[in-house]
Order: sequence, then C-alpha cells, then structure tokens
Amino acid sequence: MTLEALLFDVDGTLADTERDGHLVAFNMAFADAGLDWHWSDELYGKLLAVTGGKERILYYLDEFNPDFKRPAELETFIADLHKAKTQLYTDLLGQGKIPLRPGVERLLNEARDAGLRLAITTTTSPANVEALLVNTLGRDSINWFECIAAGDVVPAKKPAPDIYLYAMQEMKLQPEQCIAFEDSRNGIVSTTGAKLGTIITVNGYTAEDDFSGALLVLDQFGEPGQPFTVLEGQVNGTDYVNLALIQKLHAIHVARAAS
Ligand code: XBP
Ligand code: MG
Repeated sequence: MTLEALLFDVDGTLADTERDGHLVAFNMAFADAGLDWHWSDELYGKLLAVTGGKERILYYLDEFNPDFKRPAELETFIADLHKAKTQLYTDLLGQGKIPLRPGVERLLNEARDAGLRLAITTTTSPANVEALLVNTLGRDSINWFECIAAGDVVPAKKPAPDIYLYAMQEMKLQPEQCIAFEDSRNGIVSTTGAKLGTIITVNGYTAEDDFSGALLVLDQFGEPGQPFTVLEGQVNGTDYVNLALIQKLHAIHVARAAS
C-alpha cells in the first residue's frame, strides 16, 4: 500500500486555536448574551474533554453549572449561542490573530508538490475551517483539500472515528493509504478507531494526554533550523517533519496493520 493522502485535524494541529480563538469567542458570546458565565483557561482545559462547541456548552451546564435555570428550548438556546460564538471566532481569525503552527505551511506545500491528496478532518464548524485557511494561506487554499470533513457532517464527533471514516469514504481511500495528524487524546482515539497511522503534535492543553498507538509524538512539526522535540517514537536523525519521515512512518504503520 503506497501513501496517497494526509488527513489533518485543525484545532490544536494546524493552529493553536483553542486558547486564543475558541475560548475567547465562547466568553465573548456569553457576555453578549447577558450570561454571567466565564470560562477560565483552567476550566477550558477540562471542558476540552468534550469536542464540539455545542456539545461542550451542554457538558459545562451538566458538570460545572448545574444550578443554571435552563430555558425550555435548551437545544435552540445552545445552537443560537454557538452561532454567535462562530461569528465572533471567525471575526478573530479575520483580524489575523491566529497563525499556523510551525511547519504546517511548508508541509502542506511539500505534500502538494508530491501529488499527495489532502483532507481536513475536524470537529469544528466548516465556517471556522474556511476562516482559518483563508486568513493564513489565502482563499485558494480551500481547494488544496479534496475533502473538508467538519462539524455536524457526522452525528458522532471525536473520539468517535466517524469523521475520519467519512473523509476516507468520500475520497475512496483505505486507512493504510493515509496518515493522520492530530494533537489530542480525543483525536488519536478517533484515528485509531478508524485504523489510521497517526503523527501527534502536542500543545499546551494536550501535552500530558495519553497517545498510545501514535507513530510519533512531537512538540511541533518543526522547520529546517527550528527542530522538533521528540516526545515518543523514532526519527532516525530527522529534526523536522517532511515527506521522507512520513513515508518511513507510513511503512511502519502498514507493517503493523498486516501483522
Ligand atoms: C476541536 C474542538 C472544537 C472546537 C470548537 O476538536 O473540540 O469543538 O473547540 O469548535 P478537534 P466548534 O481538534 O479534536 O477536532 O465550536 O465550531 O464546534
Ligand atoms: Mg485537535
């Protein structure tokens, strides 16, 4: 099986969107709605246990704000709040405040030059993916991805494997033809459930997560002259993620899958 495609998570993997983007936008939406809720950075770290903004708001109410007097139409209330949050989040991205993580743009370009197929596989809303791509790589970059699998397109969000299964089905790919990129425990549970080989780049919220089953765990993709730190796995002298390294890891995944 040759490597055909790279599948990218967005939040935490392509950019550090959680602390500087999603968290800020959630709190702004709460204030705009006249709610006295405020999610601290520490609380948000706990809320990230649940993926998806709407699901996360419900988890917050269930676990951290049980005394809140819920409106009769709770689902609509949460959907409206989340819609406002998406608008605020895309506005933040429009201000150019959230850059891509080191090595992301270089790796995407290397993959495109080599003719690899690309997909986005994320829990976040499609509007948020578009805003990040447009504001970091330019409008044309949306077309670099053959499939943008995002948000509510599947009913079960990560850690369910569904978003990865959906993207592979759309692209008519088998897991052994792909490598996935993730940053979190929920992400690797999702990719592993879809039988994908996975490269992890951690961030502040996920550095302590359990990444059992990952092909490699790094602090970042790295760049020439800006080496990554290896947290788990073997890189044989390479110090930034390039296609040669991904091909070697892919071969290991195919061998593991066959055994
Ligand atoms: C990302 C998420 C998202 C964002 C919020 O998880 O959990 O829910 O925090 O996005 P992953 P929305 O990186 O594992 O895909 O508010 O648009 O749902
Ligand atoms: Mg993520």
